[in-house]
Amino acid sequence: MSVDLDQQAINILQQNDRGGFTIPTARLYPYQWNWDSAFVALGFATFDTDRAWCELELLLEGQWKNGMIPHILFRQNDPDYFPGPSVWQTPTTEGGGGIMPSGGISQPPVLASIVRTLLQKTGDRKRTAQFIDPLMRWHRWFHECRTPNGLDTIATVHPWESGRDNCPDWEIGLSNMSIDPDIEPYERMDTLHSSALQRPSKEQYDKYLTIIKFGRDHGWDQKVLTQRGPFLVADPGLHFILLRADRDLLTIVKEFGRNDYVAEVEAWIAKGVSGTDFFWNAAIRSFCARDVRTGRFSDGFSSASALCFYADTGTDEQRAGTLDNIRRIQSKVQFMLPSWDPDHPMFEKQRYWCGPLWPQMNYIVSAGLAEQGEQELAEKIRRDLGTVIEQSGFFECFDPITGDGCLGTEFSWTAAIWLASVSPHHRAVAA
Ligand code: 2M8
Repeated sequence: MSVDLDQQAINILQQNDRGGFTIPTARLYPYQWNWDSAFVALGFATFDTDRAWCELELLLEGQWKNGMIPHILFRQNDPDYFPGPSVWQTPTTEGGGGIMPSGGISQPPVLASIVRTLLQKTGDRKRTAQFIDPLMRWHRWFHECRTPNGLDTIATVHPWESGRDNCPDWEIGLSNMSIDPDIEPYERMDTLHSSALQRPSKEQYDKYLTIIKFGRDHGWDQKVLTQRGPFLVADPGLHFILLRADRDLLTIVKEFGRNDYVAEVEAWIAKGVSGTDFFWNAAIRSFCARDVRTGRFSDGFSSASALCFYADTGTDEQRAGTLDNIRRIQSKVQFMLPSWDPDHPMFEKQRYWCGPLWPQMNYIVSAGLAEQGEQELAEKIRRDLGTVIEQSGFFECFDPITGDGCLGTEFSWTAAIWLASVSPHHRAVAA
């Protein structure tokens, strides 16, 4: 059974290969996405290490002059996706952008952690070395351009930058925003390729486009977008992922004798550790998203709340509260870990980031729990992912109550995580 699934997963990665980079799934997401590619490399690494490195190298091609690696690279125009390059209108290199059209925001920076994993797996120092400067520039961009004045942690300017697009977490920011009456009329493509009931609402899309219009109107000046943009929310997911990635980057730069970078990365890590408290919502004993301008907390436990273990941060009480919440949620669902709290009124088991469990998130949540000695929970999350894939196939995400697959099919990161961590035959590539 699982041998067939291994082969199916390999076939999916090969079918979604567009010549050195991989699309997440045909039609719904026809471009190269940032964190998708990073996870995909872990899958390729189980059967073709050269191709794994290549995936990451092509991601670097999209890096902007200011260091940002964008969330989507538009290598060609594909009418299957909205909003495409003509909506984003990002600058070229001369204007501070990248060599190709792209999104004007970034995505969770898992790349450094995955480069470290590939280094461990392949021992390829030459290919690792070429990532050091670009990774430094990208992390510096997060720390400088996404740290709002007066705050000691990064924040995000668009729900898409968090990778958890329509998670109820973002309501604290979106509810303060008004829709720009001048956004152009548009036709959504996502709801043609998948069920509208599982995708974000029209109002949410209007607000996503309002933020894009602001970025475009300000020439994609990233500091202006952070300081004055319509949305500014600190996300525990981005915070914990960047902190973990900073730690992995520190290991890499030390291993390569790049002493010129050590103090800078250590300062980022110290900032990340002290910034962790900003996310602690004592009322529900969870790390939560927080609107930077109002200080208001989101009030539900998301899968990102559980990433404090992956980042190795938080006090004993914070970790204990997080574990209590995970166990409470475990008693409510069949398959762990849902992306949003099943006890929260906005939980929807099949709507995108409002409930379904996500392979790539649960992979890093489980890795963090295992590293911090919570083997039982880590294994439960890993095993449940295997069960839903065996039951339903390689979907984008899964209903945590029934295990049914949701949204995109033959999905690259699901295939990759299966190969790298869930399949009984490919446990070799660790987090
Ligand atoms: C989803 O996001 C894109 C926008 O970036 C979309 O809905 O159009 C998210 O799940 C995101 O995390 C993911 O990287 C992307 C491609 O799989 O799809």
